[in-house]
Amino acid sequence: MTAKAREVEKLVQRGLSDIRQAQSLEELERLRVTLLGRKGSLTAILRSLKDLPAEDRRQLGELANRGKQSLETALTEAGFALREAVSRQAALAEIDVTLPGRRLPRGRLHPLNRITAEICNIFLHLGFETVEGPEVELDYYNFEALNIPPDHPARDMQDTFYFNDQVLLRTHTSPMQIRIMEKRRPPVRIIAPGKVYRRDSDMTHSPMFHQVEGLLVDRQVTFANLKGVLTVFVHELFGPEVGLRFRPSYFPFTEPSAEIDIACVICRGQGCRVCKNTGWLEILGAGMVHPAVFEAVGYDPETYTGFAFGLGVERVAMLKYGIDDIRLFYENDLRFLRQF
Ligand code: 2U9
Repeated sequence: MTAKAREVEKLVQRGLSDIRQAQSLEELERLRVTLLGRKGSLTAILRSLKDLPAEDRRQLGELANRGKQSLETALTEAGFALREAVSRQAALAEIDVTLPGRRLPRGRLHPLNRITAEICNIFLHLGFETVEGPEVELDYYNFEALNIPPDHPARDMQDTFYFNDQVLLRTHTSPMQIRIMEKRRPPVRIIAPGKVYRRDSDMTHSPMFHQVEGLLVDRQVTFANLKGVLTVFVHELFGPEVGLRFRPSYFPFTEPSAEIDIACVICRGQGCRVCKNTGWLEILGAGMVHPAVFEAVGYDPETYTGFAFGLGVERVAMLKYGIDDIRLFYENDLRFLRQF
């Protein structure tokens, strides 16, 4: 190997080593200029080839070109590696690991679900079991088995959402009590909460709303038991001081039937806009289960008696929290929901 060839070899080796040790993109650029730039050391050698004899020129030319190529490759690779390191450092610099963590927003129960749970819990302590069932129901369970006659106004297309002759959206959770009685023998103590549907819509009515109904069946159950259980319930829900009264009423599925009022929670019985100056607010419907309902599920009405009751969850929530528009419950405006 000629002295010139050794000089090229050394230059390339040195160059490769310098490139691999370069610490910055600026340093790399300086190396590229010193080695391969117009006035660079390897460029000078390539230029001087023309003065050499043909054989030396070929050998040395080949050597210098290969060296140039490896230097260019090394420069490109080192450039990539350095740029990657720079952006990794920048990304790390943007994360301030000393900052406190962001608080995760904490969810809570919707006011309607809270009241439903509160009601079910009161009855749980009175020995009732919570049961749930289908919202799409058969006419049989929603009306027929509940002694609601074919010409009853509730069966009207104007009041009930029908899919066809037989299938509808339940208008109360009572079909669930029929389903349970079909499957079990007394004693039965159940609470049926859930969504129900009626064709009705204004400030205080929604086409979908929530109900809680209850049923107790055993031997020798009387109206006194109904009064006792529902009095305890109302006092648990609205406070032990609240006044209440039982008024006679009518439902096809209970006989006798009653409606239960509490002393107005707004004016405490003095008379105001909410209680329409009566001093009373209706909160529950109830009654002794009609013998025809027991016949439908195969219970002997001579052996068994029972009481049933129902309430609208939205109505209770509106009275308890003083809300005048039912639609607020369904808009999911967090400013509204966070208040409970
Ligand atoms: C069976 C037998 C009887 C449930 C009852 C009421 C009275 C009642 C209303 C309250 C407000 C409906 O949500 S509301 O519009 N409910 O007045 N519900 S007795 O009677 C039953 C249920 C099931 C097998």
